[in-house]
Amino acid sequence: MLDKNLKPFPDDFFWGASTSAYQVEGANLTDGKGPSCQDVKELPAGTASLDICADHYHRYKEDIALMSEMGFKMYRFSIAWTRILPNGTGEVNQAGIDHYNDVINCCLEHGITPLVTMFHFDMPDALDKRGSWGNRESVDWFVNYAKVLFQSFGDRVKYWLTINEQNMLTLVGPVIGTMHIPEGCTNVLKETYQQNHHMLLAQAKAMQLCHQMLPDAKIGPAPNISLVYPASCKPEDIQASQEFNAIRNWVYLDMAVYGIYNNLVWRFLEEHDATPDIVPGDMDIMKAAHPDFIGFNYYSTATVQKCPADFAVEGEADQQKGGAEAGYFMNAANPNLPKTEFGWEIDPMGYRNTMREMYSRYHLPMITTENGLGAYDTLEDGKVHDQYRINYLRDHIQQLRLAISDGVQMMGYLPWSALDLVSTHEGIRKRYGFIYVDTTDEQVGTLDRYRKDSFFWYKKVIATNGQDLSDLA
Ligand code: BGP
Repeated sequence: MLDKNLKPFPDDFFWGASTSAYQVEGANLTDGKGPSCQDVKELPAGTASLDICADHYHRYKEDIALMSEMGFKMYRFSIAWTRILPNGTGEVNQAGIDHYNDVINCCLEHGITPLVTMFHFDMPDALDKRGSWGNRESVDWFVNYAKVLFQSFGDRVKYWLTINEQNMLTLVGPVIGTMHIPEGCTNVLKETYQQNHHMLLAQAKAMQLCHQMLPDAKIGPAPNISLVYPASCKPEDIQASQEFNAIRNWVYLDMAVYGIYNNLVWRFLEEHDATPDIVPGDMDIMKAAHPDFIGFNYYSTATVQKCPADFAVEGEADQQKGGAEAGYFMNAANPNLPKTEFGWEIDPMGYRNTMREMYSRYHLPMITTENGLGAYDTLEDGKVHDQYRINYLRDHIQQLRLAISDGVQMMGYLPWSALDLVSTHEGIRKRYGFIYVDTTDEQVGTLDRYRKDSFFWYKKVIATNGQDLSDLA
């Protein structure tokens, strides 16, 4: 396709970046906060504890001032459920409400629109002990929490995300320590999709409640969407990619947007005796609820091929990438893509492909809620020369502009992460931020903030509304 009619970014485009509470805040048991599942699980390599992270809990003013200096229009952060309700239900912790009031007000004072994620991998430990999402009461727990959020912050927060990466929770939850499979469970797949069903229901009810309580607000889901390529043009590989696309991506959005279970996923679950138990009325609730937009995290694409029916799966398969499902699909290497230092494939054109496909399926405004390059950064004389990150972001922003020119309605771009924080799998050594935070895996350091080269570059990008993507002089 020719690019002679390249469209500009919309005037009200939300440039900014993202973080999540348990990865950035620290102060994990401060001011009445209760423990979450993240506080009791095994931490990423080298991470001593979550009580410091980037110390954003205490330094949010400095951090938001730096975001403002970069020109941010939007800041996506998550609220820790256990700061608001230390036990997940029951008494509200006023200190937690006060803290997020301060963060929200600070954003607004800088002219930055807050985008609040309600749940980002941090189930209250007290609720984990009661079965987490496996307990059907989790729907009410979440809706009760949502009500407190809407009541407390809804006068100022106009954009909400429900559950971060519900698809990753379902596909690899136990690996990231956020999906609780009860001991002795005999059908893990069924249990997993039962939990998924409860999350979908909780999300649908929270979206409805938001629309009732806050008619001016907008709310949407935030799955991780990676288009799945077939490894070849063999019809069986195309079929394998359709199946993994449905399982990895579309089942979440089909449900959030249309309130229907994807037929390919349903058949897959039937074949494994793993369809979730659905209570009469559940599907009506899902159908009645509608997101106003779709938030999605994009890091890479996946590639799969047909998996022989007699294939024996050994060890832990990479389920995000397709894993191996005998008779269905298995992960295949994509020889066309380079990789990051941490082995993640880099596919900027796949970002455009993903947006085009999503928009043609759902026709809703969309916002990228994560994208970015995790790398080992080095601080030298107060500087971080992260040209590799600039290259990565530029390649993706170019594709974003092409997608907008394709007619995809994009509201904003919020890469991961505004500042360095603790990676889900790799501790602080895997850095994503525009702002360098002086700390080590062992959490030794001054915690001083430094502007990386990408900070100055992104500032220029925002100042020109995405027109100038050239290198720094
Ligand atoms: C997403 C999560 C984020 C973040 C990011 C980078 O899946 O929503 O919380 O962690 O991935 O992943 P990692 O930290 O493993 O590099």
